[in-house]
Amino acid sequence: MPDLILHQYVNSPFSEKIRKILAYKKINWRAVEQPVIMPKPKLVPLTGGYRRIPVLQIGADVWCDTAIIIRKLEELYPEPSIYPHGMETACQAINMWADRRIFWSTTPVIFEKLAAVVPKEFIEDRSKMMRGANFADIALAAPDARNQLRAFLEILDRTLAAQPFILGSTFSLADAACFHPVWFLRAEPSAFSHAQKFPNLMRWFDRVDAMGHGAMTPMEPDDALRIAKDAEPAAVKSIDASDPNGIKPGVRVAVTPDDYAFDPVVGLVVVSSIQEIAIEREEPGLGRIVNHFPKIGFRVSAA
Ligand SMILES: N[C@@H](CCC(=O)N[C@@H](CS)C(=O)NCC(=O)O)C(=O)O
Repeated sequence: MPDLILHQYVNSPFSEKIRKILAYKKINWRAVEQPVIMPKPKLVPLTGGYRRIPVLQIGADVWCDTAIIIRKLEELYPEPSIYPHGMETACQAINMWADRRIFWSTTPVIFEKLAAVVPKEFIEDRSKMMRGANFADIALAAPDARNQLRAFLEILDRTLAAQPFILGSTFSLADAACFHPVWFLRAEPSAFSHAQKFPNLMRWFDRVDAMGHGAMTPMEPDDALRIAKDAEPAAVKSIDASDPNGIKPGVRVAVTPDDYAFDPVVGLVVVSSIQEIAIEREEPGLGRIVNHFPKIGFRVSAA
C-alpha cells in the first residue's frame, strides 16, 4: 500500500476531524505540514487550485474536502466502521451540522478574543477567501455566535449524559465531526470556558482527545510532490450512465466549493458517480494528477 499522506496543519480543526478517524481505524499515515494562508506552492500543484486543508494524497490521486477523504478512508479501511449499526445517515447529517453550523459558531467567539494578536496577513487572506467579507468584522458576530455555540454544546451535553459517544456506545463519524469545533475552542481559554461548563461534554471531549492521532510520521512537502510525480493516477474511469446532467467521460469541467474559497479546479472527467466527481489534470512538473471531490458541497460546471 503506498503512503497515505495528509496535507494538513497542526491547528486545523478539519484536519483534527480526519486525525481522529485515522486514530480510530489505526491507520499508519504521513503528515505534510502546509501553510495556514496562501500562497501554498507545495499544495496547489497537487490540487489544481483548491486551497483548503486537509487534502489526502495517495500517489498521484488527491482527495479534496473531508467528506471525500472520509469516504476513501472508509473504503480502504472498512473496519472498524465510522458508521456503527448502519447509522450512516445520522452520521452524515451530524457531520454537516457540525461543519456548517457548530464550527461557524466557534470562529467569532475565538477570533473576537484573538483579534489583537492575529497577523494582518491572516485577516487579509481569510477576507479574500470569504470573497468580499471583511474577516476583521467577525468579532461583530460574537454575541449571537456565543448564544448559538452554547445552545449546540448543551444539546451535545444532554446527549452525552447517558452514553459515552454521540450515537451510543461506539465512536463514530458523529464524534469526530462534533469534536473538531470543541477542540478548536481550546485555542482560546475564554472561548473554551463555554465548553468547560458542560461536564458530560467535557468527559466525552477528554475521551476523544485521548485517542490521539494514530501512527503518524512527518513527511517533507517536496517528498510528497516527488511521490506524485513518480506515480500514475490509480482512479479507474467510471461514469454514471444515468448522470442527471449528461456528464460524459473526458468532458472539461470546473469543480468549485459551494460555500467559501471559490477556487475552481479544471480538468477532464474520469469518475462521476452519485457521490463523487474526479477530474484529471496535466500538472507542469508532476504529470497526470487526478483530483477527487464529493458531489455534495461542490458545483460542477462546463469549462
Ligand atoms: N468543507 C471543507 C472545509 C475545510 C476548511 O475550511 N478547512 C480550513 C482549515 S481547518 C481551511 O482550509 N481554511 C483555509 C486555509 O487553511 O487555507 C472540508 O470539509 O474539508
